[in-house]
Amino acid sequence: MRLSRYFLPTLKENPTEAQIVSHRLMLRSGMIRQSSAGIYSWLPIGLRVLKKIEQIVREEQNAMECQEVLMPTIQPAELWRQSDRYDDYGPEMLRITDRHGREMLYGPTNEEQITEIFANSIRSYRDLPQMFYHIQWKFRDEIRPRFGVMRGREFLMKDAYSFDLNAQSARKSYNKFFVSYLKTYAKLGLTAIPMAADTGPIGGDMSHEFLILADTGESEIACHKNYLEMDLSGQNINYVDDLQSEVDRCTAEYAASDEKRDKAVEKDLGDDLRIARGIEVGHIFYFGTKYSDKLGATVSGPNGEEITVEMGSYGIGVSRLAGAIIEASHDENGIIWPKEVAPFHVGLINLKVEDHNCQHVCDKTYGNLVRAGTDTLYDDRNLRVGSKFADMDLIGLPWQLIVGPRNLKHGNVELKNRRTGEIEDISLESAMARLTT
Ligand code: 5CA
Repeated sequence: MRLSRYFLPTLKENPTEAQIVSHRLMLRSGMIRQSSAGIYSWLPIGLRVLKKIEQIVREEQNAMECQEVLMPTIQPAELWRQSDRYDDYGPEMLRITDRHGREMLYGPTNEEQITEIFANSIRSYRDLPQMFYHIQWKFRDEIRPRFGVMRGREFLMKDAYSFDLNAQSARKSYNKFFVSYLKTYAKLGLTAIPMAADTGPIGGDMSHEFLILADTGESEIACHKNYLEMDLSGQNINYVDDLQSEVDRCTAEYAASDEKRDKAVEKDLGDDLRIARGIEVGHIFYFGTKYSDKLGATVSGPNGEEITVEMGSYGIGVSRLAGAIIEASHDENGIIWPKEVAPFHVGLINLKVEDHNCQHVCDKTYGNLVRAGTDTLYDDRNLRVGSKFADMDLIGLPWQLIVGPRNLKHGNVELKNRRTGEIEDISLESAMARLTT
């Protein structure tokens, strides 16, 4: 993409409304714009990041053989009356009336909807277990939307649901999601600590939240110091392995977010205790028959008996992750994207647009990068060098390929690593070899 043709409305000044660094940088780098409180438009460079996060989440769900569906954003109130959650949910639920006077709502989550789909189509124990997910916009009329996409009113969530014949099998499904979450965060370049959690309005008796550590996190967490060194990447685990031992290993020490903190345990831990702030990037629940009972999700068992299915639900905050990654990875000049989610791999900077040779080499290099399938943002704008560097640092692409007349005399360019800040003066050929492998 040529920057001269790209919609990248960067801001030099820090927007006053933004209190935390990710919100500031998302606005400044032209990723998002606010529409109303807690509701945002995603601009081209922001949407590229959101789609990459979404895709990494999707691939790991597919890898664990969870099936993708897409349920609507608007749901009938009737469905939520059956589960008794229509009144329970309170003012956080956005209620809508259609032209026929039918009560509808903008879904804050989809337990009822997926249970209805299941109940209408799956009849036999032979068809269990089943796991479904979708990646869809949610609406929660949060009392205090804040920190940009971190606590929005409209936000993108991956929510998944499992259906099993009995508690033992449901536990296996739960463990699969647990491990898939570890793998997903690792692929996003993050380490998330699993913590025993409250179940809130989702209900159920077993639940874990996944939190990444960041000073600006909303939750004050307490954990055993071992969590700061433990391997939480799930990388050596296969979905066919015994996942219980991996879940046990990752939950062996004490770790608790806000509501579940236990002062007595923390006192006993003494010097081994660490207090930190965290961002909740995922939450998984096992709630048994809470919804299947009320919505009639049963199957016939081996002897024809009717069995109410055991369920769990599993959420990842996809849009929140865009902010969370920035909280974990930035410096005073801007964002530092992990390569897995970077909007482009390389920023090609032409230092002197009026220089004929420079222009020629840059155009050709751009063509070669594109042909090699390397996502490139080409700064071909006739601007002050300082602003070009500032913009490129701000948007945080992993590599900057800097082409100027002085180095070009010796056939050289500069290759800058955004994370380390290291700049190498190398031949164009070696730079290309590095960027196109
Ligand atoms: N039905 C369950 C699991 S599918 C559920 O809704 N869980 S949740 O309420 O914990 O949300 C799942 C994830 O969505 C959270 O861990 C968080 O990362 C994200 N999330 C929740 N509320 C918001 C919000 N207001 N803004 C951005 N992300 C949010």
